[in-house]
Amino acid sequence: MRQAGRSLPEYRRAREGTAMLDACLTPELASELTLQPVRRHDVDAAIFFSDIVVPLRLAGVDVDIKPGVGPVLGRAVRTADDVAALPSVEDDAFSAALAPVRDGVALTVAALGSTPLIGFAGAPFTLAAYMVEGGPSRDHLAARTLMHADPQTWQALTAWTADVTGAFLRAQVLAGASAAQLFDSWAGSLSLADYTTHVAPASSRALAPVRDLGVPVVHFGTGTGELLVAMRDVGADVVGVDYRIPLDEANRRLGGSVPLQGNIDPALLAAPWPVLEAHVRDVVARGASAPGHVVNLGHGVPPETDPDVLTRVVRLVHGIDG
Ligand code: 1CP
Repeated sequence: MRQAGRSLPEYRRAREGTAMLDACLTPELASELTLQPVRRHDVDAAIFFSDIVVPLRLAGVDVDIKPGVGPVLGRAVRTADDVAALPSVEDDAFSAALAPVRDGVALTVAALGSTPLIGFAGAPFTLAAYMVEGGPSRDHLAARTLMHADPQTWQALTAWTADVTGAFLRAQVLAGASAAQLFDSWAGSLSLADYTTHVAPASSRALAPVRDLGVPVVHFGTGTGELLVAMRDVGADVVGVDYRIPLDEANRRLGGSVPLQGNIDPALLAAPWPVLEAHVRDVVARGASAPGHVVNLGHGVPPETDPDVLTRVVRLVHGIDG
């Protein structure tokens, strides 16, 4: 899960003096940072060390990741003219710019041996939300205003983010990633009607470039209890669930149609072990009602998490029968 590495002293050492996006675009370093949590915790799969805004930077958008804040744009994208001025991504230049991503994935896959690598990308809505807001926001008001105030501009923007992020995802799978995860982290701020009308078509478009590659697609968002079916229907093979609803309830809402991923509450990583252990056992038991279950956290690892607790959780899950 996002930022697993941040709780590791070896991560902080390796990253020292290197800006986040520079780390993502240095293949040897990105590969090392991907491998660290696998070595430590003996998890069953790795997630590529990168960020959802990496393809925006590679396309030529002025975006940076500010420590302690997240993605920040030099200039918000809000009008039809702003969208029309976005760099073209249909040319070979963008494909060539993805080279550090392909190289980082290839190095990582070679080093991982039989452990699979999950490639990932941000969904068009979550990316567009950062672009319209100019940075992180709680309610994504400006983005949600734009989709109604100027649906054509919104459609053009999310088509652009879909193409950028779809190419990023495809590059990772072609370089050897065994699964593709689409993060629509902030989709939970949308009504089902807005999701279906203004977001789902772009998410399908983002997944089209990996649909012919034969890898499973995981689709995750937070606060998406009302959107699970719609998120499956854009073309997901596995639906990721955050900690807000139990997995047996998510499975009921999905009619038992897809494997689930989730949903240990990150807050409980800091609780006394017996509390955390009971929670993990409950997550695994509820997940057993679904056609398949990928155990992970319901959102990112808090940076102050004790790495030994994560290792212990992995050992506990590996020891549970079934
Ligand atoms: O475990 C890993 O490190 C895997 C690599 C990874 C992934 C999968 C990173 C590294 N980012 C992501 C995805 C990502 N990035 C998402 C989707 C997943 C999720 O919801 O957790 C999102 C929303 C982002 C955007 C982002 N990047 C934020 C959130 C800001 C907000 O709006 O609240 C932040 C803090 C970042 C920076 C970032 N990305 C990754 C790391 C290790 C960091 C921290 C960098 C640092 O502090 O130096």
